[in-house]
Amino acid sequence: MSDPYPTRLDHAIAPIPRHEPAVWGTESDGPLVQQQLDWFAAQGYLVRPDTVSDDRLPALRHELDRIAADLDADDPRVIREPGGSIRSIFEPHLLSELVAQVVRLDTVLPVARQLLGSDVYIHQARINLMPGFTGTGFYWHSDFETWHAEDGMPSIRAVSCSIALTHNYPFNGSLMVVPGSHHTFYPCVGATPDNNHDTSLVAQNVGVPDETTLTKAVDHDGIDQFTGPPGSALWFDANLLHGSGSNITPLPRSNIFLVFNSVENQLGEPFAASRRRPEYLAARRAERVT
Ligand code: 6CS
Ligand code: FE
Repeated sequence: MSDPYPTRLDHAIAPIPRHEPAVWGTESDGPLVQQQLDWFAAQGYLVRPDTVSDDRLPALRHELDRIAADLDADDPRVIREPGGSIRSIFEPHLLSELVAQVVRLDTVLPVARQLLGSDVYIHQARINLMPGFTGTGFYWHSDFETWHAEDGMPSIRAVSCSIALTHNYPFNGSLMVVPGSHHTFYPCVGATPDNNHDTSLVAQNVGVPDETTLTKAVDHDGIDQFTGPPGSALWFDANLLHGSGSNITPLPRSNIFLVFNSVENQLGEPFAASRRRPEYLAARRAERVT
């Protein structure tokens, strides 16, 4: 089968119009009303306040520290900032019952099923701590570009749900998106190094659009930023260009990221990498979430 979304090439090629819809379900399939579905289809993202209730938040924030303390210092699921502070923890839904409960909230799971129009499973989950003073950012990228190239995700039929555990302000490293950029797949130049994830989860240098592409996309669509109180959620399409700046404030920007993939979109072999990534980055044995 030829690759519908070639990337990690040795030469630049033109952007590729997206083949798939962004919204696979209908208004009757879940809690989102038509206006929200239309907004997500057009813009590639949707903010939903009050996704996690206040009573759950203190325990979830404490869970962050508990998980980190329980894991071995060299556990590969713990990604550290250059200065040594924890940047991300992967598989929190398997390490914490409280996080597993969030996956199944009626403000979360039904939304994923509705957007993807099918049963779903967790492709990847992580907690990004974005700690105060030392939290470094994430350069502009499309998650799908990585999941297609390195994890063998065939189609753009996955969605991320970023849930704020602390207040996401404009100034503490909050996620920025290029609205509407999900309509276009931007092939990237540069082959995938072996074990790329050893470095890409701290600083992604391969599979990122070039500055000309980013400038054109932002000129055309602008930049929106996800801000809001703890408990708010940002749903965004797997192919939406996003990134975040560093956090030099004392205020951590900790979020739970849940990535739902359609059970109709199971991973195959990487399209542009020499070997599969580990299970904690790209689930291949996960059960559908019920
Ligand atoms: O490589 C990945 O799967 C991760 N990298 C980034 C920067 N965002 C998506 C995903 O968590
Ligand atoms: Fe990302």
